Amino acid sequence: MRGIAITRGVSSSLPDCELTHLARVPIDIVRARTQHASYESALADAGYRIERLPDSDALPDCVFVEDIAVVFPELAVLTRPGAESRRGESPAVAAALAPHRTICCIESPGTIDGGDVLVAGRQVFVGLSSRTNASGIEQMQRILNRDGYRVRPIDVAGCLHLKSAVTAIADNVLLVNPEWIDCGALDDFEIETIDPLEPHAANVLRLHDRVIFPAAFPRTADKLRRRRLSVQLVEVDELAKAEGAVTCCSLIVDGRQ
Ligand code: CIR
Repeated sequence: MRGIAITRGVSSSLPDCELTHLARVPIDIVRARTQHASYESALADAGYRIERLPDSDALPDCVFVEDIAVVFPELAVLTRPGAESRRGESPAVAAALAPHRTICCIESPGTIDGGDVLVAGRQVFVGLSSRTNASGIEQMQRILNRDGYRVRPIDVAGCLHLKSAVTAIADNVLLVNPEWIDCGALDDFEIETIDPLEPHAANVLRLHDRVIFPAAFPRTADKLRRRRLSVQLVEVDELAKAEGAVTCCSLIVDGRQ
């Protein structure tokens, strides 16, 4: 076993989710749940034990567990999500992480969504977004200082989270939508760009031997294959109507982030 993937079921109230950039459209809950189950199967195929937390009607966005915590080898940071409607998601995630990690908490007035946190070795890029503020980033730096991580704030505009615009596809390579992020801020890394016809394709879930990637973005998938990555496609378009992507539906404990 490579590690544990903490997931959470799709709430029947997902159609009432937070939305920032997309217009609200009907969401088919049965289809969303089927897609979520396939996503979990992809993680199980990659060797992860799935620990699925129960969903709640009172928490429309609870399937997007990534936003609630950031897991490091040394500790876990329990975020304080920027959207107030999402703060009730934290207790169940904290309880699931407690057996595995010491937990440090972001406190008011700080806010962070885990989707804004990109860990690349000892560098931790944190997006300053509509969800993550300067106090949250300062607290993150203080928490991570003793373990030698360098926290680097980075402006996010035009998309929900930092990881909507950039994720890692190798230790030294980032997949980027250059329309949404200033690549100059990523100077230590080689940059691969998404296909311009697929603006939402920069969000890749990188595991030890493969990447999990949305089937909706075949042009960018081809770019990843040309880099000799093993690409496991998943259909997540119903979850994408709630502005979710592939990193946001799990917290990987052990194994690669
Ligand atoms: C939200 O707006 O908070 C949710 N509807 C979507 C969160 C997606 N999270 C992520 O990509 N990390």
